[in-house]
Amino acid sequence: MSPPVKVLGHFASPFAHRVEVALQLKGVPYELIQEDLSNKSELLLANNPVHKKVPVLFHGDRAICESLVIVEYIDEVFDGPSLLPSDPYDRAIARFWSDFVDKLTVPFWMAHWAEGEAQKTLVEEVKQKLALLEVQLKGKRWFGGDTIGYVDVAASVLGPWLSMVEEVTGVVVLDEEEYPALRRWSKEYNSYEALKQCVPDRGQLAAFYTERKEKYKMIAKAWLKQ
Ligand SMILES: N[C@@H](CCC(=O)N[C@@H](CS)C(=O)NCC(=O)O)C(=O)O
Repeated sequence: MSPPVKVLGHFASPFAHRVEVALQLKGVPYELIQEDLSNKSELLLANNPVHKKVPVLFHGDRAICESLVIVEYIDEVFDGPSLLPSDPYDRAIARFWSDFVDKLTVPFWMAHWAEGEAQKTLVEEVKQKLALLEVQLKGKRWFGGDTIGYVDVAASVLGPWLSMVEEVTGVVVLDEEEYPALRRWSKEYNSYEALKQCVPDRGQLAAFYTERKEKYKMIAKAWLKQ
């Protein structure tokens, strides 16, 4: 029998969500522990001393950090449908696009919270990258074809977080006309039966970010200065 699986996460984190999605798709039972990111627990600090971020996966007494590393671990260790393709070339391509979408996640998110001229430049940069992602998805249901897989899991921020952040900030980066495939993907992801248990409640997400609107604008400002 497999040791117990626990996820240290946060309901508003698209990175922690990736881990839950992987576990749900594999059919692995797990316990979700909600971290208080404004007052980090000993459990988080002791098990992710390098980044001090969620998610952390516990498999028995072993801890693993970094969402995409965790997703690959889950894919290798547990039975159930494979998230990464079996062919080495296809696997390399899936890793390439997962890395691409992972590196786009924070700029995409910040593009909604940034303001002024800096925002315009950031939106343009992000849009060019989204256009490359749109081409990847065109004509396919999921990034890997007919079955949901690794790149879809990596693209979590374009799922439940997309229309929510648009509503809260009033900014639309990924508009329907320019990116119809990505918009369609987002809707399908949000209503996908197999993910029902872990897709966060939209109202709760919106309330969380609305309450912290000014904080996220400040975070975006600081991030742009880096
Ligand atoms: N690259 C990390 C990113 C994780 C991350 O940024 N987590 C955020 C929540 S969305 C966090 O824990 N932030 C706490 C902090 O920055 O202090 C991953 O993929 O796991």
